[in-house]
Amino acid sequence: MLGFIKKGLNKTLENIKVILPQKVDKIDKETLEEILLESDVPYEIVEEIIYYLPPQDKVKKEDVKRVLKSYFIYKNEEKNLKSQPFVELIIGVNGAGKTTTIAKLANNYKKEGKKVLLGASDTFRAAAIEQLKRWADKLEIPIVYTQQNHDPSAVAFDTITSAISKKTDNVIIDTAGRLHNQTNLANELKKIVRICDKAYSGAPHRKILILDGTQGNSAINQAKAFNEIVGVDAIIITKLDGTAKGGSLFGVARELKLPISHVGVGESADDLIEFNPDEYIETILNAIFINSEN
Ligand SMILES: Nc1nc2c(ncn2[C@@H]2O[C@H](COP(=O)(O)OP(=O)(O)O)[C@@H](O)[C@H]2O)c(=O)[nH]1
Ligand SMILES: [Mg+2]
Repeated sequence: MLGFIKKGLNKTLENIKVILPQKVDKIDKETLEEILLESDVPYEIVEEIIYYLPPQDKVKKEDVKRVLKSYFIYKNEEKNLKSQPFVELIIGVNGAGKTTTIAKLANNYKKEGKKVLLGASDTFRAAAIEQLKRWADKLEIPIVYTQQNHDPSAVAFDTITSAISKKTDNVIIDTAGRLHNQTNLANELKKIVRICDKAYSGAPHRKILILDGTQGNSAINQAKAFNEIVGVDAIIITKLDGTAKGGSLFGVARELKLPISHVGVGESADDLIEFNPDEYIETILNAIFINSEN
């Protein structure tokens, strides 16, 4: 399993190697600080990590691991997991990776033997509908869609009512990341949430915010804005494979106080992995310290 997250952290690990060509037994705090900053761990968090380490100049892997682990305390909520259908609403800015991540999630559910239905509620762009349809065809998963500019809430409603009648396990609804202006987008997202609940009380059961990992920490403010609009339940960070900013997950988890449920590590339907903080931290530390398994 470490291999898979390693694929996502490849560029981050290469970057660490530039700063620290030889792995060490103990690391001096100054070099550790540099590694963390270069990996896009926010400055305040780097300072805090250093503060919580033992007072010696050089520190062991176990000491660093203990401090790093304390940043991922937010867990995915287990509530409503038994709802049938279980409805997930996918939100985030244009290009963050929403549509691709929907395909990946759907693919995972299908592999688990679940019945999945997609809803193409990004009706703002015709290409967005087409893109989700192509994925649905490829994965052989049904989809509800309309024409461009039709009411996205109506698509969400139809998707959920259809899922109820077909006894579908998982509904995943796409949304637009950009409209004519921010107020429109906020109102539209709120309306979609209201209408989901009308179609099936309690839905959407999980609102997942998709963040582009290549943006690193700069995605945090954007994430806070979405959280204020509809309330986010979990985060998925995409394109981890395309960035050396693999350390930004510390800032995201800490600033948003939300769980990171998955990370995207490529463009294919299989390139989504459940985020496991221990594996993530272990993989980073294995690039720094010798005497490790990998
Ligand atoms: N390398 C890489 N590319 C990704 C990943 N997730 C999405 N992409 C690419 O990012 C681009 C935008 O994705 P898309 O799903 O259309 O974003 P949306 O506008 O939020 O729906 C596409 O070219 C995707 O193939 C990922 O995890 N890794
Ligand atoms: Mg899209």
